[in-house]
Amino acid sequence: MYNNKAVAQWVEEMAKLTKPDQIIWLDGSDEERIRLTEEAVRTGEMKYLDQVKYPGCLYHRTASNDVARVEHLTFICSSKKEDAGPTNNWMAPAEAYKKAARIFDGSMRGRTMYVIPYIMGIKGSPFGKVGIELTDSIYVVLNMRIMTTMGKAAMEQLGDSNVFVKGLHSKADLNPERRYIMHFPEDYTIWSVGSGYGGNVLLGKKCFSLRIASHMAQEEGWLAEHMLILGIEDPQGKISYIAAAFPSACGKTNLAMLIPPLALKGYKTWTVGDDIAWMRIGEDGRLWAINPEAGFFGVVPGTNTKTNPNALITASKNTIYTNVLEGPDGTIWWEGLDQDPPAHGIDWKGDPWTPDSGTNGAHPNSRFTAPAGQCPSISPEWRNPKGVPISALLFGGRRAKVAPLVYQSYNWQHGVFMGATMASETTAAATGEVGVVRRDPMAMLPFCGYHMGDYWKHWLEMGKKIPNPPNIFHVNWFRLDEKGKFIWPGFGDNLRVLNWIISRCNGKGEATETPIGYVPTVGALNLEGLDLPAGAIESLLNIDKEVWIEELKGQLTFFEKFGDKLPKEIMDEYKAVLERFGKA
Ligand code: O2Y
Ligand code: MN
Repeated sequence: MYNNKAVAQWVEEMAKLTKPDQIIWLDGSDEERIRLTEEAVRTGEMKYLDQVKYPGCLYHRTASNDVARVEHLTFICSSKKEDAGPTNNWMAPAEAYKKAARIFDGSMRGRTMYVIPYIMGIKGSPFGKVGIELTDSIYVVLNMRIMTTMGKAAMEQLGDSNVFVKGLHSKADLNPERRYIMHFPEDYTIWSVGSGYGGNVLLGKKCFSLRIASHMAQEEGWLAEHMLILGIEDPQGKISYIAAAFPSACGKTNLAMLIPPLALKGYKTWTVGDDIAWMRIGEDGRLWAINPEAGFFGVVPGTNTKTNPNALITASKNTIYTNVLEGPDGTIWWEGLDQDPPAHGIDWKGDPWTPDSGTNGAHPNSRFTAPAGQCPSISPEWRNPKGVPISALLFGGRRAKVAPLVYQSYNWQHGVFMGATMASETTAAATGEVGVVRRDPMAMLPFCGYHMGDYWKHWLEMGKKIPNPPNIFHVNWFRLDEKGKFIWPGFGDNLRVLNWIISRCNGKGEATETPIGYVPTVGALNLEGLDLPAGAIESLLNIDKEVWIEELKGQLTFFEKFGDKLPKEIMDEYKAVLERFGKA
């Protein structure tokens, strides 16, 4: 159907291995979407939701042992082990290809192989990159339609080039013992087998846009980051953009779709992306970012009219729901939506469920896949091929006592150190363990396609090349009081913190120099209309020396993993913090 020779040859080779009954090349048309949806519904792979309540929405349930990314089965298959680093699983490429090929061999017999050409980024943009995913899952096809620019447009973008990311996916027998997510950064290749869920199979997302793209970015001199992108418009109409990295369970999609509190009159917020940012140095010397995705693959539980009304509206039509509770007559429900669950339903495992079952109706990692263009706060710039200029980079985590609400780095190098020491404390909801510190530099630990030490070096090099770099900040919405309650209200009120950040970028905003960076003075944040108890802001901005000395010990233990790949500059910054605490 398409006449790119390199693509045709590779598809033929992969078909020889997987032996599908037929091959369908996708064009991305609406007619194709309707035909494939009808087929998926006919075979039971997907279901229509009530088309009056949820127009264009579908339901899908994955196998109950296949409901999340599988980090222990995810490999970086670089030729040299040291290029994967101590934080990735590594397998030699020849061994990995051989091992996976045994599972792929004949895995599409009796099935169709779908050829999905797709663009991560905007057609015609110098930021954009083409991938092709081969899959035996219509669910994957329909999700990739939402998450990427797919079909004819991607093949037009590729032209007769042979440079594209080669993704091969097969559900095979969905056996977790025969499940692998393998990345071959040097070959721009991804092989995923044995899973039908999310980040394991939508190969444009984590596999391409972070793991393979981070390797490309290191080679080509740009940044592929696990960051949301948000525009903040002030009452004078000036829009400043931030990009922010948070580990999971820190409310990234909520921040990306933030609604300003009533007290902050005249402010507007604009969503550019909720998960991934590709950033390059622009002709004007600033850092410019695009969101390479075309949709949101958002976590569902906890989403409600208070936490994220924009997400609810975004996912009200043309959306695929995965592993939520199926209520009667094509309805759905999830924990944290409201206090009104259906009297009976079918849970994420496919079992009958009632509110008295004592189990979750929706899986905690259940998802919506929704077109980004449907978001009420979507930025008019979100498809701008040039991207948006970034004024501030934010790192964050969930810390009960250590990090203040917000602080600013002294310079780029210190900011890279702040990103490298990012960490989050676990919640019962996420892991069952409470308060365990998980180090997750730049929120990239599971997503960096090469050695984390080289990745920090790349960040440091980038800092030298950006004539007008963004300022770097750390935020923590999750500080607890003595009774274990959140001190900061979060959600829309986070805009108060973002406004201080933007004023700092404009050379304003009051701050005090502290051992960890610039911290706002007590009066620097606009708290108008907020009813914080006495002393709350002081607690939010407090730096407890004892707690920090313990934190620094944890940072050192983490850094020791990286041996001589740890850039000297990071260690210099570490020593400088110790010195500022009087502990050199
Ligand atoms: O569990 C999965 O497969 C999805 S994980 C995910 C999905 C959307 C955005 N971010 C993430 C993540 O783990 O960071
Ligand atoms: Mn993510």
